[in-house]
Amino acid sequence: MLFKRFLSSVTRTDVQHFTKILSPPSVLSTLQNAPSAELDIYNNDWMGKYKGSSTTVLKPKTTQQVSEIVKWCNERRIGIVPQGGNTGLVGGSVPVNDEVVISLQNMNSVRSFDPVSGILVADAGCVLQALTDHIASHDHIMPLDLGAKGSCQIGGNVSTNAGGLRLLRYGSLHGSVLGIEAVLPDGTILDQLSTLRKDNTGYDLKQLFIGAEGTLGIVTAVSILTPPAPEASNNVILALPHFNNVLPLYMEVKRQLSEILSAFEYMDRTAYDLAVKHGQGRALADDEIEGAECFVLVETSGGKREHDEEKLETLLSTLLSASNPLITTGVMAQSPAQFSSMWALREGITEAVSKEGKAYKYDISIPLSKFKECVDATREQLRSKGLLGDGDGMVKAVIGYGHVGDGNLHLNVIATRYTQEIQDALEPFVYEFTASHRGSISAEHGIGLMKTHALQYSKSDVSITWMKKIKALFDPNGIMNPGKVLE
Ligand code: FAD
Ligand code: 2HG
Ligand code: ZN
Repeated sequence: MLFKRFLSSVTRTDVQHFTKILSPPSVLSTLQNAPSAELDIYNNDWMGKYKGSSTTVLKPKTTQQVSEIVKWCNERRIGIVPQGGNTGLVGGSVPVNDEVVISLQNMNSVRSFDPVSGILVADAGCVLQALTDHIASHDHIMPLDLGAKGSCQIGGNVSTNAGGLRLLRYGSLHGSVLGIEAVLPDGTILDQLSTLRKDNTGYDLKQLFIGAEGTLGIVTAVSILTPPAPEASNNVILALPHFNNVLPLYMEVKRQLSEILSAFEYMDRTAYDLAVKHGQGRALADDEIEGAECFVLVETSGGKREHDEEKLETLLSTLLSASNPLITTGVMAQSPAQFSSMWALREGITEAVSKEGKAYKYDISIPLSKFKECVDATREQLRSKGLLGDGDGMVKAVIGYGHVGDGNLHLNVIATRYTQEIQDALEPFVYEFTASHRGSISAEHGIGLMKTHALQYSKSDVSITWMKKIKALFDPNGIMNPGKVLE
């Protein structure tokens, strides 16, 4: 890697210095005789696709400690990888070479919660599920939810500008994050931990850190607006005979459910079958899925259970009694357990994919009408190269699912192993398809290491030049998550 030339490796002297800043258990280093296997979880990404060779993992407990470590690394020109829950899907959270890993896992305290405003201030290393549980006792929910909630951290969520399953209702983190505290690449602490809803005092620096993927600094705390928990939530899985029905269905569902609609999630039949095969959530009965080409999960969240249920039931009966029905079946959750289980089916697809094989993940924004065309065209492309079928080094399945309400398709290509041949068949094919529809090559997972070479498909030269200028301004020595986002 190019940046290797100007960055230094961690030495024993550096490790000795780190042990002066942190207590010994918070320094994990092969230079201090830690077995390298102990560093594996920090060096390998969630997909098992990207692997670094860091010798040293640091686990600070305070912002001051982060600042002192970063200052030292900057002076010594040591590359740093900020790491949250390491659930990222673009290779951004693990080292490319031997950068030091700064894990936020020991910075996991809630700093404050105001039940009147719903504003939560938390350390960056708080796990999303732990925050969800914390504010549940105050009848609030986090404005984001994702399948990785048991491991991902709020600092990682903010740094990736994570989308997830609630974006349709509560919008992006660019709206709900009110403030951040971050350590800049020279060790300076930037305190923008505002709890104000309105603050119009010039450039909004925190926005730069939302989605910066650790390239501009380390987020150490987050202030976030959380909504009150809805009084009633329900969901229904709808089976559709054709993909062409998804858009008319979305329009009809929006029209009928209006303010109580909180999610509209799509999965094609192959994605559904895979989730069921790997035991994710509640499978529908055989007669319920007969003839279904794809499925939609609709969630409602509202203020009055009877009112919401009546709306959902009316929706179902009008859909099913239409002369040319858009759906073949609708299965409504009848209990909290069924509600969770229906969500598990959708949320569990990523897990199911990882059980099935090695995934090439594309996470694109394209017009809704192009979702199926994209999956079909990718399948055809692989078929034309002779790569779809049984056998080692072959593609086992191509699936499409995602957040219809956000125009976000997850295209996953699952193979027996990662090969250059498959990679070459997929890229630039998928990116060209995306660009030809004026889409985005990353709707929510970010750029990481995986897509640096493809940034130009979604950003103009002028934009990339200014991104590079911003990076150079914050991080002139290029120590912060080197090789990620920008080449
Ligand atoms: P990591 O993976 O540790 O890091 C991700 C990036 O952020 C890296 O570049 C890292 O350097 C940087 N980073 C982490 N913490 C900090 C910090 N404190 N300061 C500065 N930089 C930092 N993503 C979605 O958007 N929507 C989904 O619905 C979704 N579902 C998922 C489901 C599963 C099962 C899995 C495995 C992943 C899913 N993801 C999803 C991707 C991933 O969970 C998110 O990107 C998540 O926000 C990453 O959080 P993390 O704490 O694991 O960060
Ligand atoms: C989802 O929506 C996540 O389930 C993960 O963003 C998507 O694994 C993926 O490709
Ligand atoms: Zn997603």
